[in-house]
Amino acid sequence: MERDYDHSAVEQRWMKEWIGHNYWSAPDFPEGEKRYTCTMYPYPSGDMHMGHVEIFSIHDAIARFYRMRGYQVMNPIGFDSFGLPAENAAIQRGLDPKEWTYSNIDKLYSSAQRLGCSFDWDRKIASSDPEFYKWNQWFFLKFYERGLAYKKAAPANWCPNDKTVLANEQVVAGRCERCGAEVTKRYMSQWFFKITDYADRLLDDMELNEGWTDRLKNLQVNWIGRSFGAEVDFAVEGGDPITVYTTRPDTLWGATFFVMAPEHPVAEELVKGTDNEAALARFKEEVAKLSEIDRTSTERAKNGMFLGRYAINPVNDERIPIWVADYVLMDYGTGAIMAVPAHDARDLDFARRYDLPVRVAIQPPGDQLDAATMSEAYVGPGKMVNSGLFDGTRVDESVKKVTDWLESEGRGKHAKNFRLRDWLISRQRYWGTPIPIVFCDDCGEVPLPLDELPLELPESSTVDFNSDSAQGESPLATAEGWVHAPCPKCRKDARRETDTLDTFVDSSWYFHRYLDPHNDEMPYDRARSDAWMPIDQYTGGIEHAVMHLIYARFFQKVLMDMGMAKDPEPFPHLLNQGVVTMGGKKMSKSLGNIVEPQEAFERYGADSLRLYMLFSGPPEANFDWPAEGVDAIGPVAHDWLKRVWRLCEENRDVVNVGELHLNPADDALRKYLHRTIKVVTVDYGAFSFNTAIARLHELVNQVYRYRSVGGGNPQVLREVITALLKMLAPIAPYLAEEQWRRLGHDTSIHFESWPSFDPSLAAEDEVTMVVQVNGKVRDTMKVPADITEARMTELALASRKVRSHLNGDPKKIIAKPPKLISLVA
Ligand code: ANZ
Ligand code: ZN
Repeated sequence: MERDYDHSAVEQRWMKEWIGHNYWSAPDFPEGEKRYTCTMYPYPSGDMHMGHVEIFSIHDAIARFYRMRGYQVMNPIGFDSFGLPAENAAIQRGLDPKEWTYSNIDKLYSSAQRLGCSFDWDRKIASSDPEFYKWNQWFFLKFYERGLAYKKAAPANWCPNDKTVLANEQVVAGRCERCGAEVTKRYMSQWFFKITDYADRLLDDMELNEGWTDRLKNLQVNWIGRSFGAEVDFAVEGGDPITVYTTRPDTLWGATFFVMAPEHPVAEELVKGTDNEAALARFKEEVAKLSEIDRTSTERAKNGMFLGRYAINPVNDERIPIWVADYVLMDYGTGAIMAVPAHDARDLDFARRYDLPVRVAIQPPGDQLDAATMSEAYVGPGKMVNSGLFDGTRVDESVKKVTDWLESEGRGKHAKNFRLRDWLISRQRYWGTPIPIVFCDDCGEVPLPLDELPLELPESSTVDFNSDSAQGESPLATAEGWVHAPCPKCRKDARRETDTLDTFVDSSWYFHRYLDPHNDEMPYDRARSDAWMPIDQYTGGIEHAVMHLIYARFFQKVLMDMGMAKDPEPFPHLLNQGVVTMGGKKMSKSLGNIVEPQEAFERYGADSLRLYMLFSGPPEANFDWPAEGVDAIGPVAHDWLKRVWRLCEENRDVVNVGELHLNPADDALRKYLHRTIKVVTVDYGAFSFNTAIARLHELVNQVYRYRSVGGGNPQVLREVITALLKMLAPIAPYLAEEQWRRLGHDTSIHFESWPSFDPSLAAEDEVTMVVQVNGKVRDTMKVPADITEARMTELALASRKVRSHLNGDPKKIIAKPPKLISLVA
């Protein structure tokens, strides 16, 4: 046995053993308490990068910790392997998307194994396998049956470079988030999933997600964007009435003009045959260039056009001019608004720009508003004014009162609205799941029968990736032999749908498939899914806070309605890891600021890399990798592991047969050990690995100190080393395994139970520390009475509760040991 720490030999040995003997395979039905740990399955864009290393290190430490805590752990992995980069490789370099994808998958699997991830390798899935996407098609057809999948013509964001439609969230400042090309609007026939039918449930069930940060919850809540208000009918001079949606019907008396979305069909009617007809058409073209985000931005100057027509305010019969403006959207509410500049910021901007009248309808307590000079819309409390019989009504009851009255008068009604739109699932791409629909001249849109699934993609050699897709068709349309298909109803020649499914469909249910990955009769067996679901700990990037999480939550609810799932929420606990950067920028080949995991494996080993990552800060924090690159791992992580290694080597062979006589130094070290176990266990439970590692550093120092002053009780040393290795096992699994076996064990440390502490030894004088953020108490915790300022800060910043109230690092920290620490955000 080598006495020196040869990380390569150690890691190769255990990697082979773990994989060869299926160490991490989980049963279909857990015995005892379970933990389903799942990490958002990655996209195979190449070999492993530091982003993967970070999330895998965090995730794997969690899974291993749970295993040692006695849970049965399900820890699967797979690949989100459909998507754009594979297709771009085909377009730009003539590669076969399938080959490109699967060779990346192979590389990533072997790197994940090299990193020591404890995944159940028998449950591997890839969404581009026909065995997987068959079930996407199956779900599509089931959704179609339930009226949840439909095709409609709608203006779509079109990226002329990627030649596909983009979701609104993929358009940033009018440009494609991926390639930067200017996005245009295009009227196209597209498939949608009717997620809006589930909007209320998506919102109301948010409270079940107890393990989500407030920040994340808010992102979802705002995205769903439920508001309550009223629909009010406005008569139009010489035309039919138009309905508006407003959240503030109590400000009706302050409405001084009327605005429609330029695309509103009535706008065209209103100007037909007048001088404004051509001007409206031009204006519409201008507005079409803007994204929805630009249009609703509060910063941008708003543009509009008077239509030369008038509406009648139903509460006071006043004649108000009808405008169209870019800030009013066609697909929100009714596409028309009453403008109340005194109380709505966007309306006020617009009124000042076009010199339209302003009238106050709510007066605040104290200083009175002056319509002529006010520069900010007033949205606070107050009483209704200029409002006839409602004058004096307080704002906290005015909305309800006015709406009830409108309803009784037959001029309006209570209404609610969502910002959430139906999910656009069509993509004009080859490398995705074909949508199982055929268009027949006689029978129209015909779904494929279930027994014809999977409808496989044609070989990429039969597809022309560089054909001119100006008509917005998928490259699949060029696969002549594939496109023609007999109509399932009448058998006449018909054409297949050539759009493929958004890959967010795949990621909406893959976590069920893990639980029954080889099923070829159903997407998965309900009993197997029920046995492990919900996911007890989900990990992944905050960039998925909106789309993936909402879509998967929606899917889960449909699965429930289909009798295929029991839990309303699929992942009630979610951890979002930070981002790894270098020089403040995202690591990328083109910037030359990358650290290659392979190089780290070779020079320092997987354990050092994992340790380095986890020590870099709390899991949720961003980490800027230092300029020295891979060398940074040496002093911070590798040297310390060598120190641990040496400690084990030097103290293992001391054998003691006699009784346990403890001198004061032995007692002190044991006390230190038990305290460490206590604290480290709490840290692990909170995924605060960096603080746990710091504690382990201290413990190792204590042992060396003990030895240097003559301490050497073999039983004490063995107790310390045993516990140290166990506490290190989730972070540096290879070294822990090797040294564990060298202690003489013939089974793995990774199935040992977590060390327990003796409360009487671990007892410390404790006090309650209070953590304030901006003067408000956000967390309390038990801490040793002799705690240092540094440790207080560390603990405060490691608290999830505290962090959810901080935006990044605090501006100021005032620690008053041991009882109070206060942070300024
Ligand atoms: C009059 C009013 C007065 C409004 C006031 C607000 C404050 P949320 O909460 O987001 O649902 N609105 C309605 N439809 C719109 C559309 N298609 N495009 C742009 N804006 C639209 O906001 C609802 C409010 O947004 C509505 O209430 C309407 O302005 C505007 F003191 O009506 B309000
Ligand atoms: Zn037919």
